[in-house]
Amino acid sequence: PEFHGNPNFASCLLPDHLISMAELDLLTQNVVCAHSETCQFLQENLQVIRWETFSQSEVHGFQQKPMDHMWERCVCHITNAIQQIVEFAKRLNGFMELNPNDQIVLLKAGAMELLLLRMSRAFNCYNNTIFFEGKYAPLDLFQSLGCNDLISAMFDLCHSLCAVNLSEYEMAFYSAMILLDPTQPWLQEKEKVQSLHVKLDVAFRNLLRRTHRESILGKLPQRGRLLSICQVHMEKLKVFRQMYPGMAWERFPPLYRELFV
Ligand code: CLR
Repeated sequence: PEFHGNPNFASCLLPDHLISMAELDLLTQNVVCAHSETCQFLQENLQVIRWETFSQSEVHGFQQKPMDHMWERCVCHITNAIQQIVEFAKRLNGFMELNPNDQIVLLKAGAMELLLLRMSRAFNCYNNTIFFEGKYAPLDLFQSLGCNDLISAMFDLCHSLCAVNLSEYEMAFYSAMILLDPTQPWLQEKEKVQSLHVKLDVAFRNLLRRTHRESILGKLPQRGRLLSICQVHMEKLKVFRQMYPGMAWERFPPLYRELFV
């Protein structure tokens, strides 16, 4: 009873380090702030326009656009979203202290996966539409891109994620843990990433315990499913580059080109 409420005694014993409750709280605050400051669209704002969908003739208008034009437009939006994901990474405690090589390794591997997670926030699973240029768009609006299979895999993933109904806290932790993945090959200081990952894991589990949400861990989509979508994205990009050698690729933003060469 003497020790009750003393954060130093309420710490969790781990192989190499002790994490106090105070440290867990700070970490939670950090991860959640990093997410909310970089998530572009607040959940409550998206909620307000959730039912504003493009009309049939607007959809038709998008479908008439040339393939390279639609690609350029989508790639531009994706790049802006990834810029925010880079910003998210930079705000996570410890990320900027990794060496620059490892920062790039993690972002190259994780940026698209994080975008897929964020996509589920902007998805209306009741009518299968996704937020795009101010309104909600159905799958066939993107027809002229020539990758319906990819986009429908993305929509399916959104469905699975929506079913879990992640809170912004959970989304923040899940994103941070996917990004700080110590198993990425080519990391030079694996142990540093490992130690950040362990702390996140403890903090995430602690949050889930307190909110009685441990059951979501079994419901989150398999990592392989995210990876396979990223793979297909790369393949589609390759096909597109072959169709429009030179010029279209050069008009893509440098950040996108750097991450997806
Ligand atoms: C995801 C959540 C981000 C903001 C954001 C920006 C760009 C959007 C993306 C969201 C969702 C998916 C999206 C994308 C632009 C194009 C893409 C609508 C809302 C569609 C699915 C087309 C993908 C085509 C390629 C992979 C070629 O905070």
